Order: sequence, then structure tokens, then C-alpha cells
Amino acid sequence: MTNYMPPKVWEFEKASMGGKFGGINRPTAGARHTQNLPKGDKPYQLYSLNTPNGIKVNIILEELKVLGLLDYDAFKINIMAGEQFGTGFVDINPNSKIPALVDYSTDTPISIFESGAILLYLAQKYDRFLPKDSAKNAQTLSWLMWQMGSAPFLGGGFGHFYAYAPEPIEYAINRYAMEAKRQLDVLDKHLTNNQFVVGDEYTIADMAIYPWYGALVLGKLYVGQNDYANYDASQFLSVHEYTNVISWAKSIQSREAVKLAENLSLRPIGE
Ligand SMILES: N[C@@H](CCC(=O)N[C@@H](CS)C(=O)NCC(=O)O)C(=O)O
Repeated sequence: MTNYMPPKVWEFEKASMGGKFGGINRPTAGARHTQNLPKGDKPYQLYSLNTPNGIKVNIILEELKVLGLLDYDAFKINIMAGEQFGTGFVDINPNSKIPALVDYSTDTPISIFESGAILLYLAQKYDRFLPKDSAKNAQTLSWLMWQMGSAPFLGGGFGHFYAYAPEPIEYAINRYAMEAKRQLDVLDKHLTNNQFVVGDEYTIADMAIYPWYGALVLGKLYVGQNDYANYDASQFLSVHEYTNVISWAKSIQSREAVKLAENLSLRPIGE
């Protein structure tokens, strides 16, 4: 049992944080310093990182690029250095989180943030990876929103407490490990008779789900070492149980655009 009792009023100044990401966030929003964003000459400017949320957008950009439909410049926002709190980035995403995209192919530039919104925006604009058939369209949107709603429990919940917290907290790890396994089972059961998330069609739902749940069952998420343990989420969560998710993830991983997306090179914004 912990000695901690929540005070009557929580105060940031008195709260101990620690852990890998403890120093980044504050309970306030907005820019913390002046920093303009560089811009290349391509129609789209991506400001991001190769994390699961970032890779979702890399995938659709690379898929559309492979089809010859668009081109883009990619810049790296170093979140550990606080670049998400610079004025230029906050102007395009007031939530200060990667990924963010600016579309300069329109009369007035359009900024978009939230990976799910970016996937939907590009899929609608190019009429690709979003089925027109009403039933399939509804399924694509359902699974896209499922991912957006579920992944914070996998990342901010399970991943955070299992790998990044300054100390292991049994209750938190148990609660989120159970939720992560429940989500994997939802996906595994759904994929029993489906090649992709929406039947036989590769859609933005696959692009959204793969960098989180696909990467997890392929052993690419939360593998490493912190101050108190070596950790490997694929072993801890017995991901070998989710055979349908594994086959699906392998097929998505083998796509040319996905390989490019996972290893996308992003230019520093400081140059
Ligand atoms: N719901 C958002 C989540 C984005 C997000 O959490 N991005 C993380 C990196 S994966 C980030 O920028 N963190 C920086 C911070 O919290 O300050 C999306 O899907 O775009």
C-alpha cells in the first residue's frame, strides 16, 4: 500500500513527476517559446516523429505518394526537447502533439492535427482507402474511431505504467495490461474471417491500427530498459495468443509504403 494520499487540491508545483516523460508536460496549454517552422517546396508539410501516432500519417502519405497522387516534406518535432511548444507548431496544433500536417495545395493553407483527422482528410480528398459502400464506410469509420479511443489506454495507460513510470505500480500495470489484452482480443476475434480490418479492403482503419496493435504483436512496442527493469511488452502480454492479429500485421508490414513509413527520414526543424 502506498503512503500517498491525494491532497484536497492538486498543485502542479508540489506534484512529483519523474519517469521518462515526467518533465515534458504542464497543466497549461499554449506556446512556451518562439520557434518558426521551416517549410519545403512540396504541397504538403508534415511535422511529426516516427512514433505510432506519427507513423499512421506517414503510411497514408507514402501510400498516396506511391500512387503518384502527392508529395510532401517531412520535418521532425523533437518532443523530448519541447519543440511541440514552439509558436510555429502551436499555431498549427494548439494541442502541442505530433503529428500535424499543412496542406499548401489549397488557395489558403489548411492545417490539420490529430492523426485520425489527417487520415480521414487525405482519404476523402483523394478518394482512396475509404470505401464508398455505406456499410463498409461505416465499418471503416467505426474501427478508425475505435483505434483513436482505444490506443490511449494502450499507450498512455499500459505502455506508460509498464515502461515509462518512475516506479512499477502494480495496480496501474494490472488494470492497463488487462485492457490492452481485451483490446487485442477484440481485434483478434474481428480478424478471424477478415483479411483486413474492413473485409478485403485495405483502408485507413488498417493504417491507424497497425502502428499500435500491429507493432505490439510484432514485438516492436515497449521493448527496452528503464531504471528498474528490462521490459518486453510482447512477452508480458503473451501476444502469441493473437494469431489473427499477427498474420494481419505481417501482411501490412510487408507493404512497400508501410516499410518506407516506418523508416521515414524527417529533417530537424532547427536547420
Ligand atoms: N490523439 C493524438 C495523440 C498524439 C500524441 O499523443 N502524440 C505524442 C507522441 S506519439 C506527442 O506529441 N507527445 C508530446 C507531448 O505530450 O508533449 C493523435 O492521434 O494525433
